[in-house]
Amino acid sequence: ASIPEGQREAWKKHSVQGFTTKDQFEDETVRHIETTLARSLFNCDELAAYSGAALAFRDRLIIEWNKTQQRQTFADQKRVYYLSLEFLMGRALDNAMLNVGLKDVARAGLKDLGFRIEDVISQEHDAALGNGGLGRLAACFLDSMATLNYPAWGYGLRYRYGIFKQEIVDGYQVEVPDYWLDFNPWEFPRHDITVDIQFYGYVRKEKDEDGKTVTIWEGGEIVDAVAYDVPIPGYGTATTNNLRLWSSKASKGEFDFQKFNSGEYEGSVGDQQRAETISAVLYPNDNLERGKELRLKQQYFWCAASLFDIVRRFKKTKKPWSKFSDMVAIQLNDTHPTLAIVEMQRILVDIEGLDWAEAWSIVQGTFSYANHTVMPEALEKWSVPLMQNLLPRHLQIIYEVNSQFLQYVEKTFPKDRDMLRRVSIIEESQPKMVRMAYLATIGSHKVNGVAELHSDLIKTTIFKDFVTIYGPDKFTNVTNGITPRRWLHQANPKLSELIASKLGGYDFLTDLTKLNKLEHFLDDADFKKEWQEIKYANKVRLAQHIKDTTGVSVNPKALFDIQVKRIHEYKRQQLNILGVIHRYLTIKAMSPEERKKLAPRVSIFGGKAAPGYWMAKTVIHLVCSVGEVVNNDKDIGDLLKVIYIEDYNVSKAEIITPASDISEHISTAGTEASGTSNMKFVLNGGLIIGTCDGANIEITREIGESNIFLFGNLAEDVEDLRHAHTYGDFQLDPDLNKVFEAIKSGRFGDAGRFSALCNSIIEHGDYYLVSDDFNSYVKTHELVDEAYKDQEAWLEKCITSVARMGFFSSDRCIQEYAEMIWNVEPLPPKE
Ligand code: F58
Repeated sequence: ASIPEGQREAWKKHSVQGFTTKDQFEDETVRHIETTLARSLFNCDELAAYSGAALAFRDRLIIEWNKTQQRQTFADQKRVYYLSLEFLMGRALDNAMLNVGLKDVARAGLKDLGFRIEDVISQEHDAALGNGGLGRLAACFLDSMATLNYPAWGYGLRYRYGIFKQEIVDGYQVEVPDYWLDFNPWEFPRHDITVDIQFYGYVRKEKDEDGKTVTIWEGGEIVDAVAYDVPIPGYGTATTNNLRLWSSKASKGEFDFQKFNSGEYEGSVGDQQRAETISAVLYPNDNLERGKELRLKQQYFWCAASLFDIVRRFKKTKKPWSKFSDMVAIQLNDTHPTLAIVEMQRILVDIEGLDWAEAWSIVQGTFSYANHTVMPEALEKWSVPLMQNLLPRHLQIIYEVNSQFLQYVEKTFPKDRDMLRRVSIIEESQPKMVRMAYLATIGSHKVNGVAELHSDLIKTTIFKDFVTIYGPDKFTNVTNGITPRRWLHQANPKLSELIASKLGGYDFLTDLTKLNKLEHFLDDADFKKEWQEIKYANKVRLAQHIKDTTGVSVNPKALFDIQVKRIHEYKRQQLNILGVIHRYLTIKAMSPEERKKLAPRVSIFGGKAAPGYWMAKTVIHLVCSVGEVVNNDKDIGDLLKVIYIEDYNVSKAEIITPASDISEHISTAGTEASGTSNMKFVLNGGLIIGTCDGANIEITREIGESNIFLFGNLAEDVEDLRHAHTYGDFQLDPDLNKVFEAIKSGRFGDAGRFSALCNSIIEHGDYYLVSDDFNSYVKTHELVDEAYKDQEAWLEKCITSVARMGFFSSDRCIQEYAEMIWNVEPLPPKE
């Protein structure tokens, strides 16, 4: 529906221009406060100021969004679609201000209107549509794709409730629902973009006019998917990409007006609510798949809506299907969107009438799959009966894909009969299960891991047979990265400014390798002093946050030792807190002279436990209980404090990350696929203590072994160590034993509450090898203490490390995906 030529001049004359000056920003902000929000200068609190400023920036973003979408539509070039069930975006206003380069304008404007920009920014509710690393990676990728001008869309679900809010009550985690949509200026509902999504029903075959057999899936129920668009501004570019989130709604066709009119009002509203349940809540498990029907419904709902949208857009180009994978790349963020592969095959064969083989080669050319874990409990499997009921046609397609694949394998490897059982998409269990990682691998042209060690491991474990079948080239590595815009410039503005002052501008934010020039300033005393003052100020800010939220005073001069991430046994927060208890016992036994030599420490923990993960919740409780005792022990004073920061999320990470002296990335070797907070801490001038796992290994390679505290067993030894535990060939570490004795004596409260946690290590095989790594961990912390005493040398390590972190920008990562996997080119704005 475009405007006729004759009227376009009028349009152009009235076309909205975004603000650029302080005055214009104030005009827009006040206009929104007075009209959109119906408030006045007699009734304007910080929340209203935030709302007005956000709406002013939103207007600006949408103008560029419109131009970008126009440009991408006319460009006739390949686009990429990033399918992720999670986007952990955090706050948008600060990011929008910085990316469009108008934060100073906004600061001055808000000051005129009577507000401090920090207070206004902190009014915003985090968009927390993700669990942890995987969801945040998707958000960093959106930032990089826009910044690098790639024509790229994200597709996800618009959950009404994001990850729960965590409260710590009497030392226990309590979950509170995160209703975040009360006021969300960053989304644009597109009620005109609605897709019918079908579930259940049955499949039949019939002959069409030409006598060709066609498959029809009918019956069942229909739910509507409504699009909500979120603009994604690039940094320092006009490119503004789109994140499209789908929301579920009862279908107009389906909504039971019969019932409604015949007075069964409640019944009909019930149907409506059932439909809305699909996009209601984000599943709060990280690294655990539980096979719930509603989760499968979410996956199909989102995949089908996204595929419909992508196909519709392609069809507008009028190109033949054979050109599809030249125009479209679809990236699967883990296996959660694997049904998109099946849906695409269904569209091509059942609806568009392509023959099977041609369709399948288009599908394989289009999709690529990133794996984020090798842990068996996190690998997705869906029960065949469940899928048969919910998606009968898709199950048929999966069986057909499997059958053709197995025929090929049988022909190619006739001697290995067992291989068929091993690689089959269908696991012959009771009930049978669909192995989604295998389906994703077979349906994609590339599969990647997210750090070198991890990419090597997947080739020798879960995908070993597939490497034999397809050859090694199908499998590749793209080491994760983080966006320096949010994780340096936004979270640590003073450090960013100092760096810019030395490097002659902010170019490093779009070419992070430029940081290496910082090594030239290692002898610059003023620079180093400023650096140290910034770190100190960041610690003061975190200390204030700790005081405000927990009531505990911590000394900002102490060594801040931080572990913030989801609570999981494999990430080994238990190793950390057991080490803290060991430290406490050691200090208690020290003479006053010895104590004088010790650097005071603050051990800071944060992170959410999945609501049903009892062991993780016990770890939280142990940390809090130890904190209770240690923080109130007058004899210890500042020498040790133990803090649990409630409700760790993206906006808290922005305060916490710049404030570390050391942070902990201590997973059992071979379990953490990559980790990304390790990169954030180092980029902010903190050192890390870590195992030889995930991206820690590559961080070490980049920054140098002398700038990181590595400890513990290697991935290649884990299997043997576990074997030794199982066969009783193992002795509990004696220092760790003392720690357990202290816990058992009731020193940190009722010992019974911690017995399962202790016994998982003492009696039940110590699967995560806490005891095996304990001594090495404690010794390495002693090295940290020693190193921290030489502040000058410590500072040099920090600056050198930052200088060498260029590799870990998500820009590098997106460029690798674009060149090696997607084969897409950037589309920079004109001018
Ligand atoms: C994480 N996975 C990895 N999964 O654990 C981490 O090492 C890696 O750095 C990161 O991905 C990015 O590649 C992760 O966060 C989840 O949270 C899933 C949520 C849905 C259920 C299964 C786990």
